[in-house]
Amino acid sequence: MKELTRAFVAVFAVSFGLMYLVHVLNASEGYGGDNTVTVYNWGDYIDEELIERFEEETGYKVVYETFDSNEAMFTKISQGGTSYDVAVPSEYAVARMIEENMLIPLDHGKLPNLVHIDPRFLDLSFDPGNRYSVPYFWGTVGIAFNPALVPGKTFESWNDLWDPDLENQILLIDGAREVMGMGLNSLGYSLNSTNEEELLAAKEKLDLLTPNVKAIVGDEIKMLMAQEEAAVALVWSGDAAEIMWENENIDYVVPEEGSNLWFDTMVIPTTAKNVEGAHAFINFMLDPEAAAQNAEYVGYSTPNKTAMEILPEDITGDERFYPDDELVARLEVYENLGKRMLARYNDLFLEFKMHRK
Ligand code: SPD
Repeated sequence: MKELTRAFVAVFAVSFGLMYLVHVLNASEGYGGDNTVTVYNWGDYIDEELIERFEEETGYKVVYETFDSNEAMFTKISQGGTSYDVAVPSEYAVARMIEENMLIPLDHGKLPNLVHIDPRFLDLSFDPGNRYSVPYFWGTVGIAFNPALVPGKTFESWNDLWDPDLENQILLIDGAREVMGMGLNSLGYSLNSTNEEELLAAKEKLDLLTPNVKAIVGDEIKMLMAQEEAAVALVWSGDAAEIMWENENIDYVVPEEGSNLWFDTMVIPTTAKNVEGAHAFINFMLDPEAAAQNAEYVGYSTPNKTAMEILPEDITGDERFYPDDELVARLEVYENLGKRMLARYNDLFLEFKMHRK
């Protein structure tokens, strides 16, 4: 009997020890400790020195992960495997996440730095009253081009990209809404079209662009353009600013037919385990000094009006990246088209990518 008791005690001790070890390992790797804030952001979208400063100032430890599309972010969060405390979706993804009860209402009392956001970026239709989201960066979609590699060419219209002289010269950002939106806009249709005939026409038009498309890529689009591996690229404005920082030959234009105006935001998913820490992180990123440093580092446009006063005039005065109201009026914000229609955009984009192979 004594032996049985001893064996029982030993099994209990080993199990308890293993449970403790798993707990310690989980805590040290982050994902949900009281002391950690798990942030899920786009790649190349923060000055990491700010993360260190946040950790020093607050005592929180940040676990940082990246994604490369709203669709990837949405899938990962809805699968629920990781307890993200803060995520950075774009507007149409915010609307979808609200619809699917994936976000926690923000406590504005814990976000005093919200006063620094330009009112033009508050209370937008995808999240009235900013109940669930606050602005992070904003921008446009357009064409970055290197005039030295395509002398005499201009890119006033999306249709200029279909020029046969541009064979194997164009890079496309790997985004279903961006590429389908370009196809739709080039035909004079809305980039929020839900008309099947228009969507099919856009996809057929994109197939005709195939000979000119060198590659469909993610964040490496900046390096490829800066190193003159391609002459032209469909890019987000902030990436164009970064490319132009590296290579001053390059220019950026928003075509005359119109394009996309987008807003990336900070939200707290319902998976969050550290809601207090999530608010602290968001408020830290809304601080004007932090927002200005972040904007200067990543190259994207800040919605923080106090940060804009800190930034150099050659950044905030550049109308390619801080466009005036006249240009903004020509742009469309992506709408949440609903699960079925967003899947249709993704399928058509995938078919276009397969058509290239
Ligand atoms: N490398 C960071 C890219 C972030 C771009 N967000 C744009 C969202 C467009 N819907």
